[in-house]
Amino acid sequence: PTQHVLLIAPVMDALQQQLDAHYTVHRLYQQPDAAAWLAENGANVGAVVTRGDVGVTSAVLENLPQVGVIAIFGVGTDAVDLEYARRRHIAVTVTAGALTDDVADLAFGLLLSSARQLCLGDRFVREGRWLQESPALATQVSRKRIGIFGMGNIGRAIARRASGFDMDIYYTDRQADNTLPYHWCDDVLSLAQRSDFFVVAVSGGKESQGIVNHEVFQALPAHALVINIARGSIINEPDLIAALQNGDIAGAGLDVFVDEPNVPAEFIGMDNVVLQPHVASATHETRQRMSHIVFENVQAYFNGQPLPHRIN
Ligand code: 8YV
Repeated sequence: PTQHVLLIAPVMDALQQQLDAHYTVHRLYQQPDAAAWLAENGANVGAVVTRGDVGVTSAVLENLPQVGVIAIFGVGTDAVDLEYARRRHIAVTVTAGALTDDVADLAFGLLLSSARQLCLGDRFVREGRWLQESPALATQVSRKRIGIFGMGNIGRAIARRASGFDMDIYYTDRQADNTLPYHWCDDVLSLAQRSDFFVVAVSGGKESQGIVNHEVFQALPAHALVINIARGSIINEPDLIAALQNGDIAGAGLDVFVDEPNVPAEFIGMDNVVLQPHVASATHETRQRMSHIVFENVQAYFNGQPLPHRIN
């Protein structure tokens, strides 16, 4: 295969430099007319590198007749047409395992920040209000009930952290895993009924799109907090905004949104929502690990070796 790499979206500088040092790298996101560039140059591309939150469409892949691998800088595959890639025998690789701990850590960071109102407390001190007022009481986390929607690697890592807080752990997913020491719930509604904290950790994609909706928010107790470190598409955002405005739930901690980086103005105006800019995997250590894995897969492809992190 030719040694041309197509970069769909910016990734860490170190990874870009490493790719530039070994291959001819084309940056689609820098092309004023991506469609024209693809039509003229797509035939040279052997490997595509993209991000989990950006993906690559079949419309792009159709212009890449000899592409053999899509290396995702992330674990989310919802923005890649996997069925099309399968039909074209295009390998898809992810950075599995590299970001599990960071994403689970941020889930707990959002849970604690929401429950214990850390952002409000920080602002309270900085604004000098402590000089005149007493801080408000918040919500206890330890020994409460956590409902984890999606018990994959990240969901399990979140559950392990919940154990450290002596929490009652409930979960739902496609199927129960009887080896887990946690309470199984048959579906997302029964999980919501048993959750003081409801954490969205399921994969994004058609199957989970908008599944956390008005019905789920009605099933949650009014004191519940909703945490999302998965994909914005899994939550029906207008329903979440209404649930927060109506007091159907007490608050939310969100790292992902439907139309990133555009965050609904309603969230921006709410004191009971903690907002983060899709940074769950964004630590020096994890991004270096992710970069190494992506390069390893691209290099294996061009060297005709088995791809260490192939998922299809
Ligand atoms: C992104 C993520 O890849 O793993 C995923 O799918 O959502 C993130 O880690 C991140 O946006 C990388 O830039």
